[in-house]
Amino acid sequence: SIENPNHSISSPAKPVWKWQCEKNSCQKRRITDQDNDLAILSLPACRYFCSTSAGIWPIPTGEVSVGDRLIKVNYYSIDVVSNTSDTPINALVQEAIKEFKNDIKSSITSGINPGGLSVVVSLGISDTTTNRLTLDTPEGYSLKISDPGSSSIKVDIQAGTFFGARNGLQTLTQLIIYDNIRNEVQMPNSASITDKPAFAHRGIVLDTSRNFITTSALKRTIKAMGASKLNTFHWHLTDTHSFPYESASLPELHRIGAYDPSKVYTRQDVKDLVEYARVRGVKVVPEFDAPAHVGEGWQDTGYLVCLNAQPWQIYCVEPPCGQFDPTKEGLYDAIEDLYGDMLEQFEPDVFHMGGDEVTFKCWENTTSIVEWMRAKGWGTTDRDFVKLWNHFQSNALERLYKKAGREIPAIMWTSHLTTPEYLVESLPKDKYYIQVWSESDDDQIKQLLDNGYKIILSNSDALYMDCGFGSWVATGNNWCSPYIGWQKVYENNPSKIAGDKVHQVLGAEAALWTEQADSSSVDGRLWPRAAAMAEVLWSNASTGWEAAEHRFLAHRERLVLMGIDADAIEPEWCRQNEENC
Ligand code: CP6
Repeated sequence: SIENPNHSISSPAKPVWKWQCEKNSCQKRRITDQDNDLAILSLPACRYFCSTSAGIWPIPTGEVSVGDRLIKVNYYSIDVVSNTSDTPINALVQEAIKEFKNDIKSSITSGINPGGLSVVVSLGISDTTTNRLTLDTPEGYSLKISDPGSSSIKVDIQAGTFFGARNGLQTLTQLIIYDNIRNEVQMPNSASITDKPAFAHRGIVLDTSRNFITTSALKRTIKAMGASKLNTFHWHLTDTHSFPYESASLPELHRIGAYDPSKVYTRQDVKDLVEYARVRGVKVVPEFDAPAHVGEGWQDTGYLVCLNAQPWQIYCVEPPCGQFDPTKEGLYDAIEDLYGDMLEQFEPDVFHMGGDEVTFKCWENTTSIVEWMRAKGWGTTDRDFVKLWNHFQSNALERLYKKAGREIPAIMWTSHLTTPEYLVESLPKDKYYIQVWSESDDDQIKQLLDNGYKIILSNSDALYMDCGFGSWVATGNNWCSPYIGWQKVYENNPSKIAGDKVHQVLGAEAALWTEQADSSSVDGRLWPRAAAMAEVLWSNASTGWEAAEHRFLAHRERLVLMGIDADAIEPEWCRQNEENC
């Protein structure tokens, strides 16, 4: 025998930390056998009682009143009924209900004891046809839990659309808590909530070109978005580095341009993701960035110039360079095909045309382009290259309209074209929304607003979730600098930036460029910081982050329970000792 009697392994006595919640403070204290069990609350129950607005994230904008008791629910008897059977949105509603039940299930970390009241949730949706989210779709809801006495608990959710009802279900998910001391599910004995978002466009832009992001990582992102009531997944599908999108019309692009045959979003992948997102209240807006930020995939077309040009600093802002040659007529046919594929698959109400970081030196160093310009009687000043760019932009826009069958609003990044000198003639405000990526104090924001443009904020001083431009290419020694804390994200209120022109702000997007992130790190870069932005956009929160902190910590725990590898933001001690942090 190899047993050594002098070294028997004994497990140490397990401390039993339980929670006691007193009025408005949650403090951890050790429970002894003499303690009255009724006074002991689980951590989720403490959050329910001690956080503002019962811990709901993002904080509701209308009435919030919730009961002062949590009652035991029969987990096996939670039913959701709706008024949508035999309507066009019923399949969607059923999927959202499945997701609701799944989320409750994933909060159950140990067993379920028998007993408890059954729950019936009824969804009343007035518009039973809208299954596509647009900037005009009402997303509000009302939620009522009436005191059940000893019968079943009734929850009534009323909404104008499926998307509103889904938000109501999401709030309800947050009110249904798992008590890990008694091994039971609980919910408030009453509640009355009315809620709707302050801003219509609440998004994340994710780059899937610099590094491929797996579809499961994309689904996790979208799931966390739905849980935080973000509604727009702006998919920066392609860039210079790789072309992972399978275009039905132009299959050479991903065959040549993907990193690997497995690193392709097939047509089936895209279809699945668009549906997955819809169920979670998220629309997917594709971006085909052009005329810069193209490269891999286009090598054999003859439409590409400057790919890999050296020294790269002359020809682009980030290697490997690559830009379209706007003088090639065939280019516009290819772009039209690509737009057609994307519009058909994503059915977006707005389309992102990219348009950032064009480098004139690339075009200037291409003889055939300069000759083409000379033949038109143009010179080679900045103004002439803007003309060339406008030639590209107006042709591309015309092809977009042609494929959409209407004048679909286009989004463009801020660029040379959005400076006051060129803005109005290049990008008319009735055709374009402008997504701002400069810092929040940049003059461009004020100029765009003064000129009547509608904008989307991705100001890089607060909403860039990556590790900062330049860190990987320029200096080599400032990894993740600056890392923007959630507090700064939370205080990036559009009203602060746009003042009395805030009604021209459609919303905002947190941006994750992926030079230094891939499927393994995307969760941690985005979450929970993107959820801080979600609350600002939903509620127009203008208070400091301190008042939101406790709910934010609770929301981070929710994300983790859903399988999102959200970053930790504080020692656990702070969740347990709210008043001391
Ligand atoms: N890629 C693309 C990028 C950036 C942009 N567009 C970018 C620029 C500056 C910073 C971070 C990212 N990597 N296509 C600008 C919108 Cl600081």
